[in-house]
Amino acid sequence: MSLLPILRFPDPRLKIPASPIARIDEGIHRLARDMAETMYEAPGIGLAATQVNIHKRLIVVDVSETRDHLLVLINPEQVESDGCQLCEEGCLSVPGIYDKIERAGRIVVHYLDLDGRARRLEADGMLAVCVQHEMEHLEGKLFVDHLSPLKQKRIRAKLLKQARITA
Ligand code: K2U
Ligand code: ZN
Repeated sequence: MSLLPILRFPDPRLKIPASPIARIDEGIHRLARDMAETMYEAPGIGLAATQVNIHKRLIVVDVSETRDHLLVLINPEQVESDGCQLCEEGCLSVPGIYDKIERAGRIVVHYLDLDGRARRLEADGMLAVCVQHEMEHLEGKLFVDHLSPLKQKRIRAKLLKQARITA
């Protein structure tokens, strides 16, 4: 297994829409393993393939306290949503930035697991927030895109300055 480099805002590759996975082969299994290892090490509660510059519809999520309830969702499609919730979010691609984002309170997602089986996930609370956050990555969208243009301008300036300092 290996740790994968995570793209950082405002890298334009984070805006590339991901393509559906046609065949769940050993390469996809390896990618899921490496993404999970990268997520746990960050540490994070989710990671989308887009963030590691692989533009395929694959996300990994683990919101458990014990860090041992890994979910791998291939070609996820949200089929139901209701309610709303406001939650402070962060992102491994936007380090050091946190803000409150409004999202659906409950969602139902259809996806394929690593064995190619069709699965149905019903989620609420933090799991619903995280899955919506990761699925937006697959559309080339970041949580900061929900913020005001002024906030986005300030975040861009801050992270570009950080990148120059650490370069
Ligand atoms: O996409 C990512 O970078 C993963 C985020 C997932 C996340 C989704 C929704 C709300 C918060 C985070 C990372 O896990 S960011 C690190 C983190 C971990 C726990 C709580 C908040 C932020
Ligand atoms: Zn993110």
